[in-house]
Amino acid sequence: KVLWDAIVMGAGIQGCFTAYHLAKHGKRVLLLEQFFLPHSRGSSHGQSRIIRKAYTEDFYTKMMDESYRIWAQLEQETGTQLHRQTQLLLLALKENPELKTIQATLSRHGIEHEYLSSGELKQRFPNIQFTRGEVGLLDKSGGVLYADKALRVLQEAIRHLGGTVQDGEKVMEIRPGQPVTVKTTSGSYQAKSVIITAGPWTNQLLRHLGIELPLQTLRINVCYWREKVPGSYSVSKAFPCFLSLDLAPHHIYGLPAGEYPGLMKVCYHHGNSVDPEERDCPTAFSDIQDVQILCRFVRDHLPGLRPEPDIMEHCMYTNTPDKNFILDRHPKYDNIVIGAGFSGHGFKLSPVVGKILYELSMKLTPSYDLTPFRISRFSGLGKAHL
Ligand code: PYC
Repeated sequence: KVLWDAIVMGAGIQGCFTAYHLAKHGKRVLLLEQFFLPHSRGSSHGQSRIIRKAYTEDFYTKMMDESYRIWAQLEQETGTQLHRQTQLLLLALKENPELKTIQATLSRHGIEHEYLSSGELKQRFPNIQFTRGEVGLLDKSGGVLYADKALRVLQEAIRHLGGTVQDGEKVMEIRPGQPVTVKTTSGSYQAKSVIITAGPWTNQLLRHLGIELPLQTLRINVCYWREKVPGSYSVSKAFPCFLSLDLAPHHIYGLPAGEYPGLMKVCYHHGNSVDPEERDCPTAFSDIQDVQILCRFVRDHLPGLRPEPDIMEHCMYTNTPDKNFILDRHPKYDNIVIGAGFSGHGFKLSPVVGKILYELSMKLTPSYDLTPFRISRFSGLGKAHL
C-alpha cells in the first residue's frame, strides 16, 4: 500500500497550488476533491479574479511579489495565458483612511501607482459617474486572473509532475497519527502529512480532529451587467478592474467585460451566512438587499450598464473575524496543516499560500512570517475550540 508524503483535501485553487508545490519537490501527493471536477460549488470557479498589489497590509503586498512571479512561471510552464494586466482603480472619498493606507503601502514598496483627483478621475474615466467628489488611486499592477483556466492547468501540471488527483471522493474520516489515516467514500489511505484546504467545508473536516475555527461561510452573488454600448467597459477599451471602498458597508468591485460578451462583472464583497450544502437552496435565506445595493451602485455610478443584472452566479467566501488567512498546523497534530479563511481575497495569493502550506507540511522553515495567520490569534474567541 502507498504511503503518501501528503494528502491534500480540497482541489480549489489553494489545494491545487499546494499539491503543485509538493509534486514539484518530488513528493508523493494525493489531491482529493469531494465533487467531480470541474465544479462550481466552492470558491475557485468562474472565469476571472482580480489580482493586485494594493493592500493596506505590508505582508500581503510583500507576498504578492512572489505570487506574480509564480503566476508568470506557471504561464510559461503550461503555455497558457492566466493573467492580463488592466490596472486596478481604487475609488473613495479623498479623506478615506483605507485609501490613504493603501497609497502609503504602494509608495513604501515602490509599486507604480497614480493618484487621480476628482477632476482627473472624471476626465480619465468618463463612463464612471461620481457625485461626492471621489478620487481615484490606480494600482498599475492590477489585472485579471483567468481562474478556471488556472485550475485546469494546475491539475494537469500536478499529474504531469507525478501527483495524483482524485475527484468525486469525499473524506469521511481523518484519524491522526504517524501516519495519518484518511477514509473516503471510495477508499482508505495513509499519509505522512495531511493538508486541509477545504474552503467552506473546513470545519466539517476539523470535526474529526477536535477543533472548530471561527469561520463564517457566506454566499456571494456574482452579478453580470449588460453594457448599453457593447465594449464600452471592456479590456480592449482599457477599462480597469475597480474597487469602491466606501459607497456601501462593504467593498463593491468590478472587472472589465470579457468573460461573457457585453457583460461586466460587478459584485458586492459580502453575502449571507449559509451552510455550503445549502448554497443553492432558494428558501434558505433572502439576499435581495445585497443585490439592491449593487443595483443602486450600477444605476448611479456606471451609467453605461443596464441597472439590473443579466446573469447571477454564486460563490462561497469563508471569512475569519479579522479577514486574514489561516495558515498553520493543527494545534495538537503537527503533521496536519490547515489553509483556510481566505475571506474573499485569497485567489491572487494562492501561489504563495500553496508554497507556505507545502513548507509547513514538510516541516521546513516557512518563507514568510506567519504571525498574522496563526490559529492561536483566536484563542480569546468563544468559537475557536482549540
Ligand atoms: O481581493 O481583489 C480582491 C478581490 C476583489 C473581489 C474579490 N476579491
